[in-house]
Amino acid sequence: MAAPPRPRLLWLATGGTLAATGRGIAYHAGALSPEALLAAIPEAGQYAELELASPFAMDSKDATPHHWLRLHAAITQALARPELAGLVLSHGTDTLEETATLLALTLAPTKPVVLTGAMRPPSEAGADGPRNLLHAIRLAADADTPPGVFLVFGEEIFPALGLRKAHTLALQPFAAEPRGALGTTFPWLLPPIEERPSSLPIPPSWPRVALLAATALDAPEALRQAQETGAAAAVLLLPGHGSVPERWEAAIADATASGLLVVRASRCGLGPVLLHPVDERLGTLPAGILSAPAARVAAALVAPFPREEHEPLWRARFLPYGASP
Ligand code: DAS
Repeated sequence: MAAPPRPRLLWLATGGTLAATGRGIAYHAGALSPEALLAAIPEAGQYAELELASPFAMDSKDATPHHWLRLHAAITQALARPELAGLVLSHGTDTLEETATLLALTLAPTKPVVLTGAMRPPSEAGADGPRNLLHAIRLAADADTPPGVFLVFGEEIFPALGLRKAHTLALQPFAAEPRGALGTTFPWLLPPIEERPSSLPIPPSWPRVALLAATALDAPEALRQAQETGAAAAVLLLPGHGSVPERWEAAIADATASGLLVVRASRCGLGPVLLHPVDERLGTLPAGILSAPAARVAAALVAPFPREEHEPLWRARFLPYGASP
């Protein structure tokens, strides 16, 4: 009897440690071809028939909006192809949360789009890339996986929104707000998830979003300077739970009154930034589930909209915590 047809997937390979040559921490990201990587996981053929494409191969630390746009276009085209059941996107871990945020907010996918990567080059003992890639292929091919943007990494399945790389070296460097991983790959477990597709337009020109630290050594004038040099939004990297130093308050209130979108994010690696009375007073938006880099992507996407439109959207998507404390 002929074997049943396997779902067809497109794997967009963009490099990262998953495709690195070399050993230790001084490896060369993105040097191996997807064909060579696939040869290391023959089991992948059980789950899917794979089509390979590599729009670029790089270390994701070098990513710019130009790369995001190329990926967005490639994925949009692939989603329109009825013969494809889903997509896998391999990506360096360093800036994966920005790409994941962009895709989650702009694609409204009709199929699973599964990101993955690695923390160890393939030539290292205990390399995690082959396993992560195999799990991403399986998740994208699984008929029970809902449409949406996901990350599979270190035997866990994460949502794209709320994702952050929270460790520089650990084999599981990712965490997600508000509730951590959605599921696991051992055992294979993905409980039903509520999908909230979002199809924000990609701005015709990428607005400038400043990322400003507010440590003891930083001065609030940075906010005015950002505005004077054309920023449409600013993400503040604040202490603790996005706590605003008193000496910054007047500058923030002036900036928001003159139309700058100002987001309170935290310099802590983990944890949410919730709505706080200071937001009412200063006109800021809390980062909610978003890390500072992810909040910067979100701010760039919503900044072109008037505040009465972007504020409800921001609250609905990034503050899934119910009433403010
Ligand atoms: N520098 C990294 C990158 O490409 C390595 C990684 O993939 O983790 O993001």
